[in-house]
Amino acid sequence: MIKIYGRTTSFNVQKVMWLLEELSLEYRHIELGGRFGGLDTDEFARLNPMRKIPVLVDGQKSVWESHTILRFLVAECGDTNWYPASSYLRSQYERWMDWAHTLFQPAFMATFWGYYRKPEKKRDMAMVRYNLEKCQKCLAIIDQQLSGLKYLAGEKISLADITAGAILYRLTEQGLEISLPNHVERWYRDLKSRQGYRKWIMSDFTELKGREDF
Ligand SMILES: N[C@@H](CCC(=O)N[C@@H](CS)C(=O)NCC(=O)O)C(=O)O
Repeated sequence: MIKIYGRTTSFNVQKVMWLLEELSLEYRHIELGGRFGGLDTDEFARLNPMRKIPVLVDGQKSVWESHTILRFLVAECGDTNWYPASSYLRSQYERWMDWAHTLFQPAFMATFWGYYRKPEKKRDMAMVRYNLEKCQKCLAIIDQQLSGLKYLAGEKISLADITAGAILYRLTEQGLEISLPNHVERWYRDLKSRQGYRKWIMSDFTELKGREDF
């Protein structure tokens, strides 16, 4: 059985957990990192030399980097809705995954680490607002894409929606003012109706408030 290592308050772990739920795969979950520790052992370094979570272990194979794990899972599962045979069709969701990882997620993380995870007196609110504005621009790009489509890469949910959609919950719930454009609002409502999103993404993250140590 697949094993997935990583604390469930980790945003990168949550994306993997959500996909596991969507694919109805059986897995064993092991809490690791954060208050659970365990990243500094030799045993864990053999699974991931970067000593980061999430890590997926499938028999003798270990897979790290959240988006690589997502790609691995859909390629392995044999469901052509999630992993079409055409490399061009795959590129249509892959580009949004890369965009989310390199643009939207870093902008969101800068607000989350700059605001939610910082003790109030250490916050640089000008920097938080600057990054919030970047998030707002990312939402406008997503909105434009969703004006003609149900999901980011087509009429069916894909890894594009997992990687970009996972950001919306904390972005809107961390206590900062952010407005969702109409198509994004509709898409977010749809994501929130999915069991995997509710279970893993919409989960309590208050243990991270004002906490910078992991
Ligand atoms: N780019 C990596 C980032 C991995 C990462 O930074 N993971 C964080 C949690 S989100 C971590 O391991 N932090 C240490 C800890 O939780 O103790 C990925 O997407 O998997």
